[in-house]
Amino acid sequence: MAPLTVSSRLLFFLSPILFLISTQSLAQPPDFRSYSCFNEKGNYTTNSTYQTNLNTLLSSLSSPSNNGNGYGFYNSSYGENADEVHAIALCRGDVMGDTCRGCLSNSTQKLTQLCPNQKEAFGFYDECMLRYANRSVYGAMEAAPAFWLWNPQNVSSSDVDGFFQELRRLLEDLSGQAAANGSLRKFAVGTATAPNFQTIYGLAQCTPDLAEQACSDCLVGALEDIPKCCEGKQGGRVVNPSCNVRYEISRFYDPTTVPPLPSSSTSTGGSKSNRSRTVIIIVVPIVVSVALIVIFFCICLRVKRTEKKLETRKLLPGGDDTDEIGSAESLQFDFATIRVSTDDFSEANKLGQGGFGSVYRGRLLNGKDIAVKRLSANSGQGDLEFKNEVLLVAKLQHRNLVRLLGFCLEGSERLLVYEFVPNASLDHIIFDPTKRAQLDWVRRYKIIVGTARGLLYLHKDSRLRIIHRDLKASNILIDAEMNPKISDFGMAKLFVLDQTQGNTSRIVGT
Ligand SMILES: *[C@@H]1O[C@H](CO)[C@@H](O)[C@H](O)[C@H]1NC(C)=O
Ligand SMILES: *[C@@H]1O[C@H](CO)[C@@H](O)[C@H](O)[C@H]1NC(C)=O
Ligand SMILES: *[C@@H]1O[C@H](CO)[C@@H](O)[C@H](O)[C@H]1NC(C)=O
Ligand SMILES: *[C@@H]1O[C@H](CO)[C@@H](O)[C@H](O)[C@H]1NC(C)=O
Ligand SMILES: *[C@@H]1O[C@H](CO)[C@@H](O)[C@H](O)[C@H]1NC(C)=O
Ligand SMILES: *[C@@H]1O[C@H](CO)[C@@H](O)[C@H](O)[C@H]1NC(C)=O
Ligand SMILES: CC(=O)N[C@H]1CO[C@H](CO)[C@@H](O)[C@@H]1O
Repeated sequence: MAPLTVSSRLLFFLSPILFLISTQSLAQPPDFRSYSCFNEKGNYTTNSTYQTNLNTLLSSLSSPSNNGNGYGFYNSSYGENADEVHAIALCRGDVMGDTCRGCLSNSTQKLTQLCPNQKEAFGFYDECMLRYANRSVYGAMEAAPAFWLWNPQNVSSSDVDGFFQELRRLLEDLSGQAAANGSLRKFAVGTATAPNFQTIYGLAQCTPDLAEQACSDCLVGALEDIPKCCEGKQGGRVVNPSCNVRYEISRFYDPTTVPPLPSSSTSTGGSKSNRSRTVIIIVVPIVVSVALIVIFFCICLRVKRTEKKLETRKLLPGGDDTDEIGSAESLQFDFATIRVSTDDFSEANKLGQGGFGSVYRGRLLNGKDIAVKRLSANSGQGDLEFKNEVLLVAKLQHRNLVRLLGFCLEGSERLLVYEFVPNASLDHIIFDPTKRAQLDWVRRYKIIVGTARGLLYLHKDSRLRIIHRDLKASNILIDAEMNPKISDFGMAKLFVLDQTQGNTSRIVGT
């Protein structure tokens, strides 16, 4: 079973080097999806103490008596000083018991075979992944190397944008759930319905040793890769040592999570790729391995074609601005849909009245709760500012920011559709004598830190540099877990990267 064909191209992007390498040229075992040997991290000699320790550790990892944390996560170390070996193994959250152990056992064999004498290695199957090293890897978020895999079939719908819009929402939801879920599992699966009524199945998982924030950061990074790896494809995933996300249009996991699941491997991603090809992109930071030389000759044949493709890609959007407006257009909601979801903007669904108009609660057909800001015609916010808010907010994803799901423009109606945040805004809590009592110092501290994190993200960590300019208690929404989320970037001023001073021409603020 080697359904994978050769297709090698070399792409040079900003700094990382992307290899598109056929799985055949790597001579992988049939079901080992991919691996990395970290040549530069050092070698051990045959029959050394390190090797003995490694073998002992790996056989204990997959031994029937080892149950890990009970949720398919294994963490152990063996040996002393320079010969200490550390390993982490993780099964997909729905894979348990013997299937999980079998997968780990296969991984331990394959990885030592494929990376002979390498001190550090990482590899994964559909159902599990394994990682070992001579340094402690427990609790460290490591998002590199990242592996991109996709189903070569295109989305079979005229509304590809709609498909990916739904997909993005689904994977963001799942990432939030996976990061927040207790300490043991860090796993979430779910479905969404694409505009052509196709079901999209999604998955997000972190190694459970990660703290919530680290897991969230890792998944946000992986999500950002999805449009790059899997544009237009009906299945894809991004896998790195600390987390992974995946989507398919056929079910690839067992939703009941009941062990064991003998049939899961047949339905796993293979249904389409068995027939055809799976191509794997490996992002290698600055690894120039021996393989490069071998591959390079094959690449030469194809480089020309690749360059042409890159050029057309660059030319297509016509320039940064049109590209951004294009992506805003893809967030557009149908006015009728929103009107139905808010029960024709009924008084009962009204959440409040802000400077720019009223906010309503709504529920989409798929059961998702939303908050709709209906801008009053005389709000003073022009078309430009409206688009500005859409473009800015849609690009920003952080757990301490209210997420903009989309917008709606119809006639004089202008609506912004946000995720629904259950506990209303901070001023409702602070200035209400009874609710204020809920705000003990632990919660206050959490709100302060969360707000600061959101601001830090806006100021420094996001791709854009944003100054809120109207931050006040009524702009800080509180979710069910009392996490703060900053809202209302209408006043935000966009800074070009590396620009530290902006000429803010209007005086605004609180
Ligand atoms: C791991 O091995 C490499 C190469 O032998 C060595 O440079 C590094 O210090 C080792 N790391 C630890 C934590 O022992
Ligand atoms: C480890 O061995 C591999 C080949 O087995 C070699 O390519 C690599 O350079 C070696 N790494 C170090 C740090 O010696
Ligand atoms: C490693 O040990 C085995 C068995 O003890 C022996 O057969 C083999 O020759 C040794 N290999 C090296 C490289 O020392
Ligand atoms: C995981 O391994 C590390 C390193 O050995 C150890 O410090 C930590 O306590 C372990 N954690 C769990 C949950 O087993
Ligand atoms: C482990 O590998 C064997 C053959 O090498 C295969 O039959 C078996 O299905 C694999 N198990 C898992 C869980 O991948
Ligand atoms: C998918 O779409 C791209 C461009 O739209 C096209 O080049 C490619 O051949 C399509 N692939 C399949 C398998 O249909
Ligand atoms: C996939 C999974 O286990 N998700 C759970 C995360 O935790 C929330 C609440 O604790 C559950 O509702 C989800 O089912």
